[in-house]
Amino acid sequence: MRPHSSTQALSLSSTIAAIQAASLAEICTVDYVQAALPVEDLGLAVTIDPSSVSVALATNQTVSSNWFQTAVISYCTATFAYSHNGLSSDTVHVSYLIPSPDKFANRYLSTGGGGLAINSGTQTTTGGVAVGAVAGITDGGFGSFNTQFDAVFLESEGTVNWQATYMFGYQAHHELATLGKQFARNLFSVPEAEKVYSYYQGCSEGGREGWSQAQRFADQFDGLVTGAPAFRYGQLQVNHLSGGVIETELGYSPPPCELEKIRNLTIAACDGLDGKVDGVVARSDLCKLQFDYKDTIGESYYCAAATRGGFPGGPPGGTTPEQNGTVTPKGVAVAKAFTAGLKDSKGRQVYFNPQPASTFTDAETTYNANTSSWLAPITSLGGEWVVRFLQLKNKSNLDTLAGVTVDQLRDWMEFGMQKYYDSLQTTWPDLAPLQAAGTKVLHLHGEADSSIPAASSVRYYEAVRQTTFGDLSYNAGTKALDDFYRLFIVPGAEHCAANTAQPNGGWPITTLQTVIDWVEKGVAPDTLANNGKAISSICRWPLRPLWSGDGASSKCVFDQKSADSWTYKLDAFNFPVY
Ligand SMILES: *[C@@H]1O[C@H](CO)[C@@H](O)[C@H](O)[C@H]1NC(C)=O
Ligand SMILES: *[C@@H]1O[C@H](CO)[C@@H](O)[C@H](O)[C@H]1NC(C)=O
Ligand SMILES: *[C@@H]1O[C@H](CO)[C@@H](O)[C@H](O)[C@H]1NC(C)=O
Ligand SMILES: *[C@@H]1O[C@H](CO)[C@@H](O)[C@H](O)[C@H]1NC(C)=O
Ligand SMILES: *[C@@H]1O[C@H](CO)[C@@H](O)[C@H](O)[C@H]1NC(C)=O
Ligand SMILES: [Ca+2]
Repeated sequence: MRPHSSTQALSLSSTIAAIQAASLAEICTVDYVQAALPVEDLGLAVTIDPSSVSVALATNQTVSSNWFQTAVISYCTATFAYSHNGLSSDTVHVSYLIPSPDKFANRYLSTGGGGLAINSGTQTTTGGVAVGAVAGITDGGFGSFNTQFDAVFLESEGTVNWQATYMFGYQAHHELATLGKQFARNLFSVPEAEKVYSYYQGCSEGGREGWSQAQRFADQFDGLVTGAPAFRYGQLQVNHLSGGVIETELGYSPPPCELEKIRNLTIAACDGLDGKVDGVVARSDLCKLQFDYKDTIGESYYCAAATRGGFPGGPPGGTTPEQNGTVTPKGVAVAKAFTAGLKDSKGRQVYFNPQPASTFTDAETTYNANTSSWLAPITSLGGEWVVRFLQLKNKSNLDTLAGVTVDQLRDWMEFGMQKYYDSLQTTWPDLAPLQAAGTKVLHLHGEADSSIPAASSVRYYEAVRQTTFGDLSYNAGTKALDDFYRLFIVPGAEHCAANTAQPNGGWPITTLQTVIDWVEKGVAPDTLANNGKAISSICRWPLRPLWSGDGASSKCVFDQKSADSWTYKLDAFNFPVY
């Protein structure tokens, strides 16, 4: 640990002086943690309850995930509660993993959640411990670390719990990080003059939570890893209903095997467009420009009967019968309309969907064994957003898509965007303050993400470039962004993970270390490392990968037509959608 110097005047010098631990076991006591609580004036209107402190020691745990390399770590979990001054019944729990004193590297890490959860338990905090960080999660004040936002969103039907909404939107993470940074300092008696680096890591909803801080609190973190952010919330959540509405309007609900076959044939047809046949479509943009789904008509498909697990917010699990048939013109029409993205009754673009060669997750039908028929899906991420968060009913999904047109989806998007513009939308496009603060952002997105379209991240990046550097040329604006904000599209990858349909694509798992090196050593990543796989380069936008003629190496190139294919003019809206 860092030697405590009596010349360093800390506001809590009398208690801090008592904190002189040599081992993790000595830190991992209620007394020690109570003495290190971040009770300084940090500009938060909160009161910490010292009696709420609990601790737990974990030794020699082997941990692994998509977000860091497998490691054996020891840590103390310290949990405590605080309340917001002036609110009568309000308790927020935060939990921080603390590395052992000999491993602490003057780092703090906040981590985020997924879906409607504001945290992911220890899935990413353990990766923080592995790099010598105190690493935290919050329960948002929702009751427990396992309670999701939707469980507390309504005070009663018709009445929004705005406190919970703002906590989920950004406030809980502001408090988690503000308290966590000071807590780390106190735990290890780091003098004021010495830097404690602060980081953020999260994907999906966790990616949105990271941006919720970067857009509002420029110096909250020194570096952030934001994966596949669930931002542009008003549009994104409604858009999860696009598959079901498109199928309803076209009057055809394809068996899942038919869409899976179209996906497989698309992968096969587009694989080589990146210069190498390796099972990975590293240029879904060229696929979009060159491949026509109609080439799949008449191809036969077969899927054995199966019982599948559900996808959170996606199609429910269940048993599907054996499916045997050929790709139909109607199936191709569904695939085409889905990939083109929603268009309203006047033909105007409402939103966009995953890249070609992605799995058609949001279009995946469910089986009704009573009628032996396939039903258009009502994904719960989309359906719950509409009934609970827009219509304020205590329900978890829409009952039916009857009468739900694309124009209706458009109107729901506008309503939700406006209602939650300052809490959940999370696309504030001016990052000049972030640049001035010297913060670095490593933003990544799987090219074949079937839940949140990769084009969503491209849209935000371009909105930031045009807003923050609107007076600069395209090249100069991109170069200016490059100093502090880099977006990487991961070829073949799914939602925050590798893709079983394009397994050679992999997933870059060392992003936290990469952003640490950027912040602490000034080593900015040109490409991302990918777990040792010989795969297409993971290029930073707007560059795209291309294999050399002999297939020996992959480089990053710029191609205007490809770049243009990623951006959409959302002309169904009369206002900017960043
Ligand atoms: C943890 O691993 C270290 C190094 O292998 C070992 O010395 C120590 O005894 C282990 N601790 C426990 C509690 O197993
Ligand atoms: C909503 O319904 C759930 C489940 O029936 C119930 O536990 C909860 O108290 C209800 N919430 C409100 C605000 O009515
Ligand atoms: C699609 O390809 C996967 C291998 O990636 C295979 O397991 C699956 O059976 C194929 N699906 C169809 C419908 O052919
Ligand atoms: C699919 O159906 C066709 C026509 O009924 C049949 O000839 C074929 O054997 C079936 N294939 C499988 C794998 O069941
Ligand atoms: C099928 O029928 C059973 C028995 O009538 C019913 O409980 C179930 O809800 C029905 N399932 C569907 C998907 O309609
Ligand atoms: Ca390829």
